Amino acid sequence: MAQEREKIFRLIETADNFVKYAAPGREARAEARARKRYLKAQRLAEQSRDDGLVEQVRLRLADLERRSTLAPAERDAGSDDDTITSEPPEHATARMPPGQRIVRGWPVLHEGRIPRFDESTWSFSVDGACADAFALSYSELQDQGPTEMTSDFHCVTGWSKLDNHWRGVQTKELLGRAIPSEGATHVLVHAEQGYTANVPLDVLQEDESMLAWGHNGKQLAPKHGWPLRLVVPRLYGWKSVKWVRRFELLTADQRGFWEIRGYHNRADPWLEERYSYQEAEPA
Ligand SMILES: Nc1nc2c(c(=O)[nH]1)N[C@H]1C(S)=C(S)[C@@H](COP(=O)(O)O)O[C@H]1N2
Ligand SMILES: [Mo]
Repeated sequence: MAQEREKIFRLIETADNFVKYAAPGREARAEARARKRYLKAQRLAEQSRDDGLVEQVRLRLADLERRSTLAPAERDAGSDDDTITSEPPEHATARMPPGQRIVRGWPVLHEGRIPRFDESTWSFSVDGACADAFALSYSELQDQGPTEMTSDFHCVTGWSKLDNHWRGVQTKELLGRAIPSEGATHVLVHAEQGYTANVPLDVLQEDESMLAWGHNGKQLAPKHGWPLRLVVPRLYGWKSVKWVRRFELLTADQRGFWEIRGYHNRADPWLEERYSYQEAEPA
């Protein structure tokens, strides 16, 4: 049973990757290949009466439908130069989590389109389980920084990008200002267009967790999350939400976009917490 789930999810993952890494101009073809595999996964999941997987596939087929209505220029995912190279530089091998490879360049991965930024209506808010909910304009937010921090980035699809020099504000500063309630345990991070990811509060209170607007000495590119992206080096990359607008403090955990679609709720790359079917296994 567990093995069957794993097999089916692998099929889903292969299809996910066709979509994520479609070559420019070949998106439609990649989506057709993905759809075929999703449909096969759907059949298998139905046969094994696995309602969780059936739902995960249903969500993806709906994602694919929505995606096919975007003009190619609006998607702008895929990447400039995302060749996965072989080995990390010798000094960095200890910094590579299991099953990861160094990437050259910087892949661009997201659902939906790159949002337009309108500073006059934009705000970042912290609310939910806290004593002092607040909202900041973009300039007020930038007045909180800048802090600079270098960290590594690990994507669940297998690439890692080391030595990112981020410029922004530490999330512990912003959370501290909101004064989390005693029972607050998690943050649901909300982005433009409904993308979300859940992150344990204690992870966002670590020094390395930041909201960033600069990368390696330059303004962060819109495709990488400008005007504001979360950086959580401790967890797989899908938790590093681009185009962040809101931190919602929670007193109980709540799964985000990819966590609902079969990726691991916790997502520690050092433990290879990639998929939700691993969650049932004893620690
Ligand atoms: N808003 C938003 N943030 C997102 C995503 C997304 O689809 N939407 N994708 C995530 C995933 S899966 C990864 S690996 C990283 C990729 O960041 P990059 O495109 O800057 O490399 O962004 C994460 N943040
Ligand atoms: Mo990712």
